Amino acid sequence: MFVEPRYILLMGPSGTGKTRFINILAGTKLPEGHNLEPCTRTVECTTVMLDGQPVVLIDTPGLDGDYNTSKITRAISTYLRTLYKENKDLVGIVYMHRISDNRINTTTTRCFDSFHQICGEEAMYNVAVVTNMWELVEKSRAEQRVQDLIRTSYYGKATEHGAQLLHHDNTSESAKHILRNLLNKEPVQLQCQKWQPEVGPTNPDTRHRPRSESPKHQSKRRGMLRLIPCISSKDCDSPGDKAS
Ligand SMILES: Nc1nc2c(ncn2[C@@H]2O[C@H](COP(=O)(O)OP(=O)(O)OP(=O)(O)O)[C@@H](O)[C@H]2O)c(=O)[nH]1
Ligand SMILES: [Mg+2]
Repeated sequence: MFVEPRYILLMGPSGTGKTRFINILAGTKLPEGHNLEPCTRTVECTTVMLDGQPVVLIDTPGLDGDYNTSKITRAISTYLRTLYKENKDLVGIVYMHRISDNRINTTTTRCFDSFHQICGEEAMYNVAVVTNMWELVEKSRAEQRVQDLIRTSYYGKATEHGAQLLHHDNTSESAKHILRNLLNKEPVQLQCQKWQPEVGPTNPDTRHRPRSESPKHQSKRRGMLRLIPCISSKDCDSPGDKAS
């Protein structure tokens, strides 16, 4: 029986471990950034199977990457609009945050602003703010930082609007736990996927519509656009799946 894939989007500043999260989950060897340079330069998809459910993980360039931030935001938004036009079910957004960061600086807040601009407030229920790199900080200090994060207007507002704050310990079990928390959500339409006159296509048949009017629920226009690259595929359910 064919099961529709569900899509999970990963975003965050460069070097926060978005690609690592996918590699751990999928057993892939996508390039991770081990030096000071941003690593992921384009939006890339990896498909995994989890509990019999195909899941497409969308990796994105860091929101503070080395070229124009608004260019990165636009590239991600364009990709997401294509996804919506293809009637793909985006059910979750993972926003990575290093708990080892000892400051919320302008880069952190700008990235969060870009993330918020892409998603919109209404999508926060489908968001998991994932803290990682716990092993790099003393536990009590890291726990205090979580409390401090919730008090910031950024993360605090996100959690007020339904975002979860989850802990990732760099293992496949914790990555799967995070995914399971998002996979049971209803598909969401992000702010950037909503119809916008200045960027909307001219053909009314392909205009962005609210989910309730989506052609998916009428004629299931499958296969019209096949622009989604899937660079790798891995069965998370297979025995012997281990974090590398
Ligand atoms: N110790 C530790 N290292 C991590 C963890 N997650 C990621 N890393 C490392 O952090 C570095 C950056 O990880 P990436 O996955 O490349 O980060 P990214 O967010 O994809 O970065 P860009 O592609 O530049 O946006 C790599 O060396 C990872 O191996 C973690 O939980 N703990
Ligand atoms: Mg990356």
